[in-house]
Amino acid sequence: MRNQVENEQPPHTESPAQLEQYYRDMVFIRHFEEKCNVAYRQGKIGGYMHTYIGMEALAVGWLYSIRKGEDYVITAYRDHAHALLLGTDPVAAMAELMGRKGGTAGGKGGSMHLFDPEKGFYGGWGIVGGHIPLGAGLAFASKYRGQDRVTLNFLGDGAANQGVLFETLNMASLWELPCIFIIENNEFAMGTRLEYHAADTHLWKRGEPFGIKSERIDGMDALDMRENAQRIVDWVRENQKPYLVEVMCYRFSGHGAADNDRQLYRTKEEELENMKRDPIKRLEAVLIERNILNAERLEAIDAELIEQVEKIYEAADAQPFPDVSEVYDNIYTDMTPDKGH
Ligand SMILES: Cc1ncc(C[n+]2csc(CCOP(=O)(O)OP(=O)(O)O)c2C)c(N)n1
Ligand SMILES: [Mg+2]
Repeated sequence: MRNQVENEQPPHTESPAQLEQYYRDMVFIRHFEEKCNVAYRQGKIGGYMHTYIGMEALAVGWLYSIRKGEDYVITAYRDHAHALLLGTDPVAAMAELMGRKGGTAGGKGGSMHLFDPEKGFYGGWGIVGGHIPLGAGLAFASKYRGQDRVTLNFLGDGAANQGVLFETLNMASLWELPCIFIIENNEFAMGTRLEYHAADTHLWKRGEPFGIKSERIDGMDALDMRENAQRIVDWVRENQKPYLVEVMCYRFSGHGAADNDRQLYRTKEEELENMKRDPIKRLEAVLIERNILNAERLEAIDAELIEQVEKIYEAADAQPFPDVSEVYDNIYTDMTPDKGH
């Protein structure tokens, strides 16, 4: 199987409670995303929508490795999991997807534009590669202000071909910005497989010409992901320099909710083979092997989280749509002095 990396790992030392929490977070994300897919098909969510199904270990690994609310996180449009694990109110996230008033952007951004600066989350961006320099800007701001912050700058394998990445890597290296460029290599850019879009498929090498410490790691095992992410975040915090990491994973779902024809670009057999690496199933096996949770408890957690997601959906669905009179609000920031800015 491709997109598989075996890194030398130190023994995992997480407590049983911590392991259970990682598991809960991943299962919660999975059910949240599955509910989104259903809601989309029922016409309750519109526009573009992309889920993180199969990539949950990345969210857990990275977002447990930072100081939540202080460090900065920015990503592209596949953004639900990042917001949820940073602590964005899940009802506000779901309401945003459903275009409702209580959404994180007042219901006007939708799935691709979750945004929650109080939690250190700066989006949610739809232009492939467009947010990469913004992430470097966040890192620049924290450095300039003398704040001890690290920026996680997530991007896809497709986005790794955008010219703006190379310009940003140059400046990030030159200015020694505490920014981690995390390439989520899920093997596809929409329906285009990695080797059809990248001249050099070793995406981790893209940091090297700029003197940026770079490596490739596995993203399908939550515990390995967690260890590696913490090591890299700690290094960047201590050295105040950028880092580039290619995280090998696989997109279980279609590109977005409107991609109903995956077999045009990959076979069912390939999907099933990759699904054997399901990060949730892998952590489940660890929990059982270490006698932390038995099959019955795992089932109970699953049912509890399905119900939790259902309640989140119902709470979001009970919200009104924004009023028509608000249509031009929040297009520009109101900088007038009497508004307290
Ligand atoms: C500048 C630009 N070009 C093209 C698109 C259309 N588009 C949307 S997603 C996507 C694929 C990006 O793939 P990748 O970076 O690997 O991210 P993934 O969807 O796998 O998370 C493309 C080409 C776009 N949104 N922006
Ligand atoms: Mg991709």
